[in-house]
Amino acid sequence: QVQGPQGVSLIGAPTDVGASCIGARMGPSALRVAGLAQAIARFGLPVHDLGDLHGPDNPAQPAIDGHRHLAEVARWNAMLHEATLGELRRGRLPIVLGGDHCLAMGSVSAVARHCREQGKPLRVLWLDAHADFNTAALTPSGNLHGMPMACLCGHGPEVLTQLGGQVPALHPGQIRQIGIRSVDEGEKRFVHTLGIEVYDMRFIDEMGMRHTMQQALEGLGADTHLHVSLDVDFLDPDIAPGVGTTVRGGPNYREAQLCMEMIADTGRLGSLDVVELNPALDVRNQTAELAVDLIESLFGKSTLMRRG
Ligand code: 4U7
Ligand code: MN
Ligand code: MN
Ligand code: MN
Repeated sequence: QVQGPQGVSLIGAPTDVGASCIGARMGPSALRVAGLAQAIARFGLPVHDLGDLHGPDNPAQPAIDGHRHLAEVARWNAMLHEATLGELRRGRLPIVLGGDHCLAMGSVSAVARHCREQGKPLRVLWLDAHADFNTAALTPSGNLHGMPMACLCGHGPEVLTQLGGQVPALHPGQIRQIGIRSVDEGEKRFVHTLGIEVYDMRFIDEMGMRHTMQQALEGLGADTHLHVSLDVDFLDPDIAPGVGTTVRGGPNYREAQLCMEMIADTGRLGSLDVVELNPALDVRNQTAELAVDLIESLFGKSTLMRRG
């Protein structure tokens, strides 16, 4: 019998040091205002809101050697790594409230380290409009929120690839990318070379979300830890305007719900990032409210309805 999480921990990481569009630093507040803790508590899980981490300000500097704000990104992620690992070791399910997507370097490296220590298989579902596989040599922007996947796979500066001790933190075979529709030229070749399993929007259009998720979730073991990294720009901008890097043609409301519901059905969710929410660009907090709505499904809202 697999032991489920003892509770859920919310870890706020209010920063946008990895992005060029500022505002994601307000993401944790917007998710709290939208009632995230209360929504999860309704499932009977104890929710521990650890509050926000405190890290360096966004210095708004240009890129140096292909990286913007490398020192600040490293600092935030070192802190987040420790915080995430601590909660996993207490048997809790950490939810990282971002913040921009560079934060996945800290959270996912902690999850990978924990799984390694526990001898558990890990699968990472990367829900995003972007592949986030840029490197200093490939990036058109220098923004580190476009590089977390590459760093986690061992391609990046040591201060980021070594966050969890072992390099690489992740192997390509552990990753499934879903909803992808904007990948830079060099990045595209790199994703292909690494052999990443990508379910892009063309695939979802042709095969449907049900088949997509069946494939992405295939082969999970009884004790596999599922990490979901939800970049809110995964969603179609018509329903989720509150992000800095919108790309047309994402999953609609029902496709996104089905995606979450099918993850919930596995019963394997072990950790979650909710990143790239930018309240400065949102309309009446609707994107934060949608994120909370989707997270309810991720925790099994509709499954309960079907049973009832
Ligand atoms: B996100 C971009 F060039 N690829 O590297 C880059 F298009 O975390 C965007 O997925 C990255 O939101 C987007 O700057 C990062 C760009
Ligand atoms: Mn994105
Ligand atoms: Mn992203
Ligand atoms: Mn973004």
